[in-house]
Amino acid sequence: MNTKSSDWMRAYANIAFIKYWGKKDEALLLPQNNSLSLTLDAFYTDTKVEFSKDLMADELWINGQKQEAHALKKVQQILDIARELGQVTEYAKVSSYNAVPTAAGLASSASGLAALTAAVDDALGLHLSKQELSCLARRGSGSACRSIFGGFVEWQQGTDDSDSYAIPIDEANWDIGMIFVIVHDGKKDISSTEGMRRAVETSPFYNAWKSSCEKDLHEIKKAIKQRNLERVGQIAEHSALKMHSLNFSAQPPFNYWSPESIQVMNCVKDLRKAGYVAYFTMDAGPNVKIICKASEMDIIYDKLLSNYSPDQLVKALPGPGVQKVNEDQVMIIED
Ligand code: 2P0
Repeated sequence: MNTKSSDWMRAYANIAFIKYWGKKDEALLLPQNNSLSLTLDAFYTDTKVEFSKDLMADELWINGQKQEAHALKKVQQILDIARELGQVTEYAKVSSYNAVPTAAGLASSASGLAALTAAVDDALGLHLSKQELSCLARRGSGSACRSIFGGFVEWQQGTDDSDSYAIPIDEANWDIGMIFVIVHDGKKDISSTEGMRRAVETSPFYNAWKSSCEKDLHEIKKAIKQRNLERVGQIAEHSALKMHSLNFSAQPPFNYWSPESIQVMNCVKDLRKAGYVAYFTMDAGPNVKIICKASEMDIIYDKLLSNYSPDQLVKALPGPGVQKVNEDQVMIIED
């Protein structure tokens, strides 16, 4: 047989509460600090892969559109390792659909590369453990190693290729939710990879950041165990602000904030004053995510509607780890 095909694999995006912001090994994607995230149900990628002797090059199709060769870099990092593990030489066709609300600008390399990792494992019959899947996903994009698992997940930085992987911490099946506030959907000027590099190399606060991550991680794990969302939110908000301070203090300085991001942060402070549990976090872009109670998500959403339109707001609950889905569950979205 000329073709080795996988089933459809689905992985969900994750948002970090303790941020990953810097690598100690750029080739192996080993991070400078442990990070901790929540996998969410609102955004996911479905991916299928076919290795075939009939292909003349690797191909990546996203939402029905064939991607340019330069967009394949992260995908090929995973395909090349998988080919070596499976002792095959065939090129691969990767087909992916991103379930991301229109114009959200939140297409995540984490869900995409975690789904791809599970798909190549299936196509080549590698039978990797979850831990090995997490290591392989990491080689595509650091944060992808966390999307192998559902709920709260810790990425343990490790010291080499085989011991830098994520582990599940808590199923998050308690009163926690997140609202995404989409203020901008454009492509960022500075990639995460470049932003991290500049922060590590030039921010005078980088060492302080690393030691504060260790404390934050310890504290947030304690708060998760106690199901103390207020404390979880405080630590997450502070971690995000510290990460962004590295960028403000880098040379040359840069940031991912827009005036609209600050407006959302002010809304979050108003929500707190009104007695709601609400904390913000931000990643390498201007959109803001609000950590809140699942039981208060609808009322907070309604309040946000006075400042934002429904297509700027997305509600999310904790999501599961990577899994197989039937073809009829795959949402075929053609760009
Ligand atoms: C995180 N971010 O912990 C941090 C916080 C963005 C801000 O991980 O270079 O796509 O491929 O490892 O994983 C986004 O960066 O970067 C990210 P690479 P990645 O979620």
